[in-house]
Amino acid sequence: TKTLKETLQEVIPPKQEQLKRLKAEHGQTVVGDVKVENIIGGMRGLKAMLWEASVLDPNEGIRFHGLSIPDCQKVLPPVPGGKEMTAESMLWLLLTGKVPTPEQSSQLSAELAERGELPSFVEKFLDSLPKTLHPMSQLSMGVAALNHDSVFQAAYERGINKTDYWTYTLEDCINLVAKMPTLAARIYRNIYHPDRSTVPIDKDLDLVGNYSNMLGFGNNKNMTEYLRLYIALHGDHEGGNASAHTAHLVGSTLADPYLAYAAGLNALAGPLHGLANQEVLRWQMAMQKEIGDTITHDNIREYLWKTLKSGQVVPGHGHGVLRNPDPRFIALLEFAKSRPELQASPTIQLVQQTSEVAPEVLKGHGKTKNPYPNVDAASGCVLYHYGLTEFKYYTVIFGVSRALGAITQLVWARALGLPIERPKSYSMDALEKLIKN
Ligand code: AMX
Repeated sequence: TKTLKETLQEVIPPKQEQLKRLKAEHGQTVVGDVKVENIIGGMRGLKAMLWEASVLDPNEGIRFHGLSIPDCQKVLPPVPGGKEMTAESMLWLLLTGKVPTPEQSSQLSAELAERGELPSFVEKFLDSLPKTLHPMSQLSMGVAALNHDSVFQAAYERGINKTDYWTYTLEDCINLVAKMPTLAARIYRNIYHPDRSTVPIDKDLDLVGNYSNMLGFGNNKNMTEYLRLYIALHGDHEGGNASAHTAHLVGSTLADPYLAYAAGLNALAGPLHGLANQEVLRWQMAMQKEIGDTITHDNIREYLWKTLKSGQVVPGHGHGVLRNPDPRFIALLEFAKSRPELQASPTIQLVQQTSEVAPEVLKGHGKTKNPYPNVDAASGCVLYHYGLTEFKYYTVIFGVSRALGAITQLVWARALGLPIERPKSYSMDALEKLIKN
């Protein structure tokens, strides 16, 4: 069986040819226009980026190399005895466009387990941070510090041929994906369970099996399976979202994958983006406190209006691109529906009921272009039920996952020789001049 690198060596040349062809034959072809509203509206809708791993359709949601979420659930291998796709199989798909065999997926697990340990200076650095520092800040600082051992940076300093950039980027990428759970679990332990000893990497487990183990949930098979699904699903959401785009932009300067992804994580830490999954649960808890035990559609509706009238957003609803319920939300809710203990959970029932009422309220409010739930509406409640109740930590799990897409695309950016990003900006006066001309 072929390794990940061998598979890439096979798939990269035809893609390089495709790019050459596109440039030569269609370099001047117009595929859209730029309106003033795009320039002042956060570039919404502008077709302006190349991203191979996934494409987001506003109505049907994400496809990873053409595969929808239900397709991935069918074809991507789980761990032996498990049901949910693994992070490794999603990583393989995102990086190569191919579905790995169970053997390839478990070989990758072994390789990641081999590379998962943190340098001791990073451990000491993390241990010295105050518990009050947000876990996302700690994660991004830890990832940036790992650039100490970047093989891309070291090779660049030595002097390497451009055509070899991707191989060094791949090394960094695999090392970083391997270390994300160790880093993230140490932050969890330091902040919330300093009395516990750290759990070593088990070389026989997959990436998420180890992560779950290190977080203290190794004995809860359902939680570990949920984390596998969660991490595979959050892996990529095309290139324009704030975290992926930031990593891509920083990576385009040839900053190494550690620096690029640390920047991406800082974008993920914003409440309109990844931090929404922390916000959803905080908001749900406040609602539950106010409503009390008898939860009805009517009192949820009333609370939703109260949130909107106070000028706040309803977290977990709306999207920059999607115009239908997020299939990631549906997949996570399906998981909750398939387990009797989750069905009985009041937190999960509240999330489900809110997602039934919120679209109609948001439509009545009349502002958001997408009144439906996004992935963050559901992701936290299952974690909460299984005992991961520290919701300030939730975006860290998202960050462990998003590495699968954001970092692996750096390999493609280097393989395709994509240039440094440099869009053109205008002042309002310059824009008005442009309009007059
Ligand atoms: N609640 C209340 N108002 C909302 C809303 C929501 N959930 N979603 C959008 N709106 C408002 C916007 O704030 C905007 O108001 P304005 O005209 O006064 O500025 C108006 O509706 C139009 O916005 P839009 O074009 O529909 O959305 P957008 O592309 O500008 O923003 C998003 C997208 C996700 C930031 C927005 O829907 C939002 O704030 N949602 C709540 C936070 C959230 O769940 N974020 C997670 C998204 C998924 C992810 O990245 N993980």
